[in-house]
Amino acid sequence: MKANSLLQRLLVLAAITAFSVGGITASERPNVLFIAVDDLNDWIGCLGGHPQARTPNIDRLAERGMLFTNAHCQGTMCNPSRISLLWGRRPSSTGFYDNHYPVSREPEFLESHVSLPQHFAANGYKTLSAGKIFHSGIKIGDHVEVVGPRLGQWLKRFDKKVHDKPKQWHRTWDFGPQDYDESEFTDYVSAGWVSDQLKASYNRPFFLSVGFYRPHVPFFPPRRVYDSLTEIQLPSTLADDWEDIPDAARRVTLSNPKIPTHEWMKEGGRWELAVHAYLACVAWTDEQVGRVLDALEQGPHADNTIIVLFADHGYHLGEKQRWSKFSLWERTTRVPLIISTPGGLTGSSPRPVELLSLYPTLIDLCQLSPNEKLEGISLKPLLEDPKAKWPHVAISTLGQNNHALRDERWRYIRYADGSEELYDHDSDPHEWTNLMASELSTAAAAARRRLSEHLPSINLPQRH
Ligand SMILES: [Ca+2]
Ligand SMILES: [Ca+2]
Repeated sequence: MKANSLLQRLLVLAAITAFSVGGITASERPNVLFIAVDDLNDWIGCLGGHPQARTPNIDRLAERGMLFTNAHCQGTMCNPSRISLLWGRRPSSTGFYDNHYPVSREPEFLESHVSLPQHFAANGYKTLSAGKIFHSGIKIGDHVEVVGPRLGQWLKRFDKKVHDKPKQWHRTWDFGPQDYDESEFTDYVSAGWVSDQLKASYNRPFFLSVGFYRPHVPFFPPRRVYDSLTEIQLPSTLADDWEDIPDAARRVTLSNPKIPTHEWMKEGGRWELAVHAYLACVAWTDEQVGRVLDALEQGPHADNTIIVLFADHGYHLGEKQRWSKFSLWERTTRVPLIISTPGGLTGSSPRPVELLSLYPTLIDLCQLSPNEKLEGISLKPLLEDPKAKWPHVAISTLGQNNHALRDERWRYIRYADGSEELYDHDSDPHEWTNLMASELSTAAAAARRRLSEHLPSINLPQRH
């Protein structure tokens, strides 16, 4: 038999491996509930990023699973981060570095690489998805069998505009409470659909993914949630923070003219309003996560479902005098990551880990056939021992040959022009002091040397 299509080839492979990997068959494998939250930084209770973060549901998931406290994205904005984690390759290995170039423009890439849900389908899973999992441009039906509510239909009828802003800024840049019915919010609809799927029975295991859109801009929470937070605290900043960073850092960080300047955000109380609205969006999304977790716990799949929750990248709300993502600093790269396995260990791991690991970890946990193209490392050893020896670092990339490398203590950044930053998180959690601007201590010099050995050897140009 000659199998021509990618999917056919995978199905043949799946049929062979189903009986060769520990004797496990498709029907015995665990289900997966895969939850993505868009633009969520560490402002959740269990990561302690903001004292007013209100996320009881994400926190209860962390209590029943493994919380990775030092997890990082590979692409430093939506599109490259999601391509990286959904196809298991670094931005530097694919050439997908920014939001302007969708993966759908590369049919050859799509034909020769298997997305995470496609891989589950090829291993006998029913695949379902709601909300924003893939970034724009993709035909979702090529990747999942059952397509639920999606983002596009809500983006068109934008909520009520609150602020006037310079014309060149992105249309989504706005923030403030909204008064329309909560049941019409996109994430409410997604959570309801997902909850219904979790109550149903299936004749095979499922891979159910849901992508919550908030706290992505516009920060438009329901007024009820917004009004429940008061006396908002702003994040800490340092006035002359940028004096010790290289020009390359300024260029890379300011390369997106569609996001507001910190100067504009500081005028007229906008900073406080935006932080208030972001915190409310986080609390609102947490309520939707809670509805989904309740549905799982009360349904037929409570005891045999792996739950993964992550954000595609972090977010600046004034920290380091800037806003949004698009940087190689901690505020952009660090993400919440929780993996809960049936009967698995609970706790937290301080090891530096990557979203790139999600794909190989799920292959490992569900005993799927391998995918030789993946570049990430399975996190299973850390799910079994969160303090296990871990020689790996987390790498984040912003444009060709600009990388940040993170271990448990240090962040080292190398730009394409050779300029560098180095931060010691033991003494400088806000990354205010670039150690490269003065003479390095012995420990700092050793960290720089050690981390630079992990710089990716492949650095493909940006696709266009
Ligand atoms: Ca995002
Ligand atoms: Ca500084």
